Amino acid sequence: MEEYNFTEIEARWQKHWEEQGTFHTAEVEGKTKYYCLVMFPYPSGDLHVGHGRNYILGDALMRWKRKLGYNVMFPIGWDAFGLPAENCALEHNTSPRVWTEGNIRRMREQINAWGIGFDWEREVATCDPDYYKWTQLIFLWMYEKGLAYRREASVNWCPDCNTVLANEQVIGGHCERCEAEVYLKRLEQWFFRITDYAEELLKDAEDLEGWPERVRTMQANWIGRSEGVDIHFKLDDGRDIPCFTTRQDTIFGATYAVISPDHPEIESIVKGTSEEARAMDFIKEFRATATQRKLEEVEKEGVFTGRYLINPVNEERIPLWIANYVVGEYGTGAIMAVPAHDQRDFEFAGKYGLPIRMVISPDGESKDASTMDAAYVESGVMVNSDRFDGLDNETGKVKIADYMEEKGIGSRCVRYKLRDWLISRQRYWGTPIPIIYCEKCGTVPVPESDLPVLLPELDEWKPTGESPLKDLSSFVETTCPACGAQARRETDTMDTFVDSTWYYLRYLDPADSEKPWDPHAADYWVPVDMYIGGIEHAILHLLYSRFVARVFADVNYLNTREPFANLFTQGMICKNGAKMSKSKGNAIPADDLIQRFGTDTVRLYTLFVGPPEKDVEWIDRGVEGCSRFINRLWRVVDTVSAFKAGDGLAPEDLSPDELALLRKAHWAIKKVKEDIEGKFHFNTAISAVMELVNDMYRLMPKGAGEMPDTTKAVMRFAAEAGVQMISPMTPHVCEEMWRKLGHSGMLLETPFPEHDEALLKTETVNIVVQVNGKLRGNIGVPAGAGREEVEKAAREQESIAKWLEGKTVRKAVFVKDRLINFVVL
Ligand code: ANZ
Ligand code: ZN
Repeated sequence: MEEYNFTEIEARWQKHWEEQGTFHTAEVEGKTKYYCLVMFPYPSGDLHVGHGRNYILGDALMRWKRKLGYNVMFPIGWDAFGLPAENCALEHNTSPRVWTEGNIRRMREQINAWGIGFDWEREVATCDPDYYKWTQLIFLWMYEKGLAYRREASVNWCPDCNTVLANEQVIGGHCERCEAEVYLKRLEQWFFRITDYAEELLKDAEDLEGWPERVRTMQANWIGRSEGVDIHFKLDDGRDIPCFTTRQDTIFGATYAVISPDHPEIESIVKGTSEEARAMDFIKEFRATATQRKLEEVEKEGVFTGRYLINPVNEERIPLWIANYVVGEYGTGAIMAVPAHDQRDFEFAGKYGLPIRMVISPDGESKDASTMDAAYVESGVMVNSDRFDGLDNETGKVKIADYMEEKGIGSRCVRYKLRDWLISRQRYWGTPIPIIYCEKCGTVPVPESDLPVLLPELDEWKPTGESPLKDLSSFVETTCPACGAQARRETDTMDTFVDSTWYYLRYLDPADSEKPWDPHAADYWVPVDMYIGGIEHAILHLLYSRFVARVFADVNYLNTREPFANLFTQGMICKNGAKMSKSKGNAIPADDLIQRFGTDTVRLYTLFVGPPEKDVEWIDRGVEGCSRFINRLWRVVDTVSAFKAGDGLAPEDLSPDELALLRKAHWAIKKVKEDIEGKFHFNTAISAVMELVNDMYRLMPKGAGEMPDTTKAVMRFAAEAGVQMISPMTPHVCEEMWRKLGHSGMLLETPFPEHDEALLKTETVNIVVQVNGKLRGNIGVPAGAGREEVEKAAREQESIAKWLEGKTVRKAVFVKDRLINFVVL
């Protein structure tokens, strides 16, 4: 018997694939395409088995779809700009480019060792000028369409690290790295106007049937659509201070109003009042310490402005406060506060002794608000609301909105939580923003013919919080493209999320030096048929990509507005209950395992470990189990390869054991197909093949040559089917076994076998059981079951077994599908 030498087999097939260009795909007219995309990785260094899940899933799917006859594209690249490279380079005194390129080389090797069939001819790295040139062009498209603009905005600022932090890097108001207290700083920044697309992005998300429900909901919540009314409150000096509310039905319960300390008119509002000094202190303190923390996390605080708003429905004067719980950038930045029915207002009113007035009652009885220990937020009957008393509050909402519009004291409006996308980073390692500032001409976009604006090679700089490019006069100093005068370049770079909005399009032809991608190629390949990645990208990356695709469509560069037809979010691989990661010290490197067991085993276990959408625990012993299975299959194939294929395999010629195995094989073919298609359940598909192989193993000949030809033929059929079915998961050993079985073509290109539905019909029939001609019972068996099977089933049934106990069965009369009669002594 030939030994299973995985090291040699895997190296040989990987070489073969590379030499044959097996995984290079091109547009083939008339052949159905399948664009299989895995989220491209950040080149952080070493990969562990947890990372493998994403690529192995994608690879198994790619191979599966190829067996079904699709023209599959399966590309890979590198999300290569970003902070970690910059930090590491600072620490180790090298350039981010050197660090990044070294990591890419290592990861490429590791990915190849996993036997992942990426089309390497399509590889891209976002830090290559050939790539970011086009990211810059996309910025220019945005600029021309008025979708890129610059304004002052608050950023999280860490005074110790001297840098801007993303919201995710601020933990409870402190810097994630040095724990210093973070505050807000105002800077001129570039934005993309994603809010122009808020409504479309939200509406279309409903139709994304190929996406997990959970992700669609996360996107919808992030966009956050609210229907309400802007109520035209007036300040006591006569000017308008509109307040946005979704609860106009509670207007008679507004006992005070609140304005954000970030409100543009705040200073003129408090000016000259008795409270001016205290209010200004509060505003300054807020600006110095506020971070973009979640509102729920901060202790609610405020001061009185010394001024009043007039409630337009009843002319009541209510005090206007400034408080930290009103967001400057949402709604109108000012609210009417209804402490009886809003928990935030309730807490604030309690703290500062402001009145509480109930206007929605559970039972229609007006109650004293002092009995409330929390805001009443459910629906109910309107009370203390003048002519609206007695209405249920949902009706009241409509009536009051109508009333306000009639009287001109309010207007219905729709608000979104989604903010414009801040894309400026005061960082070195990113795509330079292609903008020049000229004293005469103002903000001037770099002409397309001057792209790319090259990122200068730097290997030493200090983090000052401002872009390191600021200090580089050779970069900054330039001439104005419009008038030729001395001018300065923008020194901010782009958020790396911009780079990753369009990489799936660059894959179409990464060598194209004329344009970012060919719209005709995009017509063929886009939308992506299956996008595989982690749930951590459920919001930002996917939303930004959906937004940018719409802009591409609007500049006539893409005919699809929705870039990803199907999305699969794989779960995490955990070890000892925690997400596997290098920093937690529970990462299992793939290299050792591959050396000990082979890539196919590691792949098989990665897919077998659990449903791919779930988080699963990696169990080392599981790898050994998978190794035993592959070895068993190898031995079966080794034996079976000497058997001839039988033509026909007519069920009526087969013994029950043979028929059972044939049936099992057809059952497995069907099951594998159903489990993989649409469901990705490679784990249960693998189980089915394991069952089949175990059944074959039981029939393996103990000695040589004593097996009937029919058994051999069924064994061969089952073995070939088994190899076929498992090949997307363990491709190297399967190609090898396919050769051993005498085939010359690539298994990858061999169509997946069809199952025979007729053989799976397990219609049951009722069999009458007699003992010496007397009716003793009934049993149900599969239609067409043979004598042995029926006899066995009958003997196993207790009610019949007792009639046979202690007796000698002389013979059994058997009528197929009808009767069995035991003749006993
Ligand atoms: C009065 C009221 C009474 C409210 C009540 C709620 C309950 P969404 O859009 O769902 O988040 N609000 C409006 N602008 C705000 C801002 N800039 N910062 C903080 N809160 C703001 O909810 C809108 C509600 O959130 C609005 O309706 C407003 O409070 C508050 F029983 O107005 B409501
Ligand atoms: Zn100029």
